[in-house]
Amino acid sequence: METQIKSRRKFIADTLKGSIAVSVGIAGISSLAASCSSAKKSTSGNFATGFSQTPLPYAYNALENIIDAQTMEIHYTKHAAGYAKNLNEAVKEENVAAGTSLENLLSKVSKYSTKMRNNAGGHYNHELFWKCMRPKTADNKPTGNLLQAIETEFGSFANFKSKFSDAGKTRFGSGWAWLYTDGAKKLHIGSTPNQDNPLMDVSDIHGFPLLGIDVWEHAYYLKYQNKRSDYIDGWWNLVNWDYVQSRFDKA
Ligand code: MN3
Repeated sequence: METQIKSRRKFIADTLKGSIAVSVGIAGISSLAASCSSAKKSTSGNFATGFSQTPLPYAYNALENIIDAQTMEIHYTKHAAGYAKNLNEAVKEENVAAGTSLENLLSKVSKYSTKMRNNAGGHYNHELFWKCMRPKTADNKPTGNLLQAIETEFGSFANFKSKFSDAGKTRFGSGWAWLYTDGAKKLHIGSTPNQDNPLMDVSDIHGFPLLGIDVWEHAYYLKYQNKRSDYIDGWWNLVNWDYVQSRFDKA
C-alpha cells in the first residue's frame, strides 16, 4: 500500500512536471491522489495506475446454455482486454489529465482520437456488460420502483423486453442496445454503433446507461452463428436485475 501511494505520488509529480507540483505543494498532491482514488471506485481503474479489467464476477462457464464458456473466455481475455490495453495507450498518447474518470472522458470524447472513442467506450461498455449478467435465474425480472418505472414507460415488462430486443436485433452491424435514463430519470431504450454509449458527447442518444447488451458477433457467434435473435432472447434469463436496480438508484 505504502509503495502504491509512493508510486502514485511519484507518477502525479512527474505528470505535473515539477513547477506545478511545487506550487500546489504536498497538500495539493495528496488531494489529487485522493481524487484518483475516488475515480477508481466508479471506473474500475484510474489514470494513475492505469485502467484495468475488474475480475469477472462469475466463472467463464457460469452462463452456459445461453453463453458458452469459450465465448466468455475469448470475449473477456481477448476482446475486452484489448480495449483496456488500447485505452491506456490512448490516455498516455493524448496526455489525459491525471485523475480523469472514465465517465468524464466519455462526456468529452469528441476532443480525442477515434482510438480513444473506441477503446474508452469498449472498456466502459464491457465492464458494465459483465456486471449486468449473472447465472440463469428462473422468472427473471426486476422488482420495486424499477419495475414500476418500466411499466409506466413501456406499458408492461413484456413490452419493454420486446422493444429493447428489437433495438438489439435491428442494430445494423456491431453495437449495443441500451436501457438508459435522462436527466429527469425517465427511462429510454436505444442503440449505438461500435463501442459508442449514451455517456458520449458524440452519441445520438444521451443519458446514464442502466443495462446494455453487446450485439457484436464476437459476443455470440460461436454458439449462435447468424442467429442474433436467439442470443438476445436467451440473454434475458441472465440479466442481473439487482445490479440494474443499483444503477437506477444512483441515476
Ligand atoms: Mn464485446
